Amino acid sequence: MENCHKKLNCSICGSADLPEVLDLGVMPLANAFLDKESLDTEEPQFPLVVNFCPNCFLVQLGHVVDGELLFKNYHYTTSASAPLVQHFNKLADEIAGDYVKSPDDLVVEIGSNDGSLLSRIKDRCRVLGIDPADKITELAVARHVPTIHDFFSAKLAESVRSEFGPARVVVANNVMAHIDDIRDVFSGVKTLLADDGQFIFEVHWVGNLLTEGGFDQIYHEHLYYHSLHSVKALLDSLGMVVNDIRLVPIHGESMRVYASKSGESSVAVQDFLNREIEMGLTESSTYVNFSKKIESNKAKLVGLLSELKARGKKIVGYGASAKGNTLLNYFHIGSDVLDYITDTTPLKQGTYTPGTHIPVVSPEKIITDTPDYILLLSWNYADAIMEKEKDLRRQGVKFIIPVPDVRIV
Ligand code: JHZ
Repeated sequence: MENCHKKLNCSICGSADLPEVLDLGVMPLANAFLDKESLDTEEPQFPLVVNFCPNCFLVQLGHVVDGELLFKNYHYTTSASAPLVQHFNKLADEIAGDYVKSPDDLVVEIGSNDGSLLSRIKDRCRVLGIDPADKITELAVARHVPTIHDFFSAKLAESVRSEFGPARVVVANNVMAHIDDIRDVFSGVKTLLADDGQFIFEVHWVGNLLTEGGFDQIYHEHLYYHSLHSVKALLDSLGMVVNDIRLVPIHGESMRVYASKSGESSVAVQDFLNREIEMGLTESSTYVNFSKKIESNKAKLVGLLSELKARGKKIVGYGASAKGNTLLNYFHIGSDVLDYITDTTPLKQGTYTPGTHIPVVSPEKIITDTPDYILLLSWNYADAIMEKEKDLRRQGVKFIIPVPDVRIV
């Protein structure tokens, strides 16, 4: 298959025993928004199959789409989501307060996107972003965040270390699920880190996906659905230590992992591992059973939307997220159901959603064109969005929150 290869071995431990636990069929790329001219051209579609490694417990996609295709022409910017910016500002302040000791210290961010996190601390230490996305890195540079426009790798880590010196902190948020050669990337982090440096990364937690989150977090960009078990297996194998773990309320719940080349593990690490065992995250049957939940979710949401349409209700979408595109494509919800989707990202406005071809428009549209119902595709920011849209809700507009269970608020 062009631009895609099948994964035959586990990315962490190399095992060839990778039972399939979920099959979402064939899907377009979740962030490949289309311009008007491309609507008639055939969109590339790739299998979306999830496998589980019973040896190191890594949940991983069965097919890997080329990174160039996924990330070069990328539309996702951190700064479009105010709650995300606030979250990263807090993390940046923690890094500057707890780890940076001198203005000469280096903080490197892998997957630095539009420079949101590093711009917060760029006057307190040396910062360096690394990101392959074309337009997005231009945004970072415009904010005076020095950025290497490339994919991070062990090779790049060596050249960064020889040019800039060792890093006091390496930070990587929402990117450690995205890179195929994960052993190469983590060993690159080890190369780049100072001996007493701290590696801090956030990655969506598979425990959240199975419980409070949604299956819609599964798409080609996310090659891995990490547990602390899988992360620890990888770090252990490279001689690194998980120092601490905490859950942060981002994308549902993400793990923020603190790791280094030495030191101890906190009590929280063992507690978290025990919790994962109790939840069944080390058993393949847990993931197989998850598919039943997806089908019941589909029946409820599709049933509700068709009933509302039959009653002549106007429905639009809110937040043209990547996860939203998984949901729309898998549930076959198209422009016959949603008139349009609003989104705060200037790069997405004026485009059409991959696969379903629903127009993406500026949020202003919703003010003049009051719908009856809004399908919240960025359900991970539900609290902040309900607060932001309280005037609309006072006018009687209802939000439909699609996952993990359909709710109208
Ligand atoms: P959001 C991204 O997924 C992509 P997505 C990526 N691959 C990844 O790993 C995950 O994050 C973790 C808009 N919005 O953050 C902005 C509004 O319109 O849920 C975004 O386009 N109004 C890196 O795309 C989208 O919604 C608002 O008030 O699923 C949210 O995307 C807010 C708050 C957001 O991630």
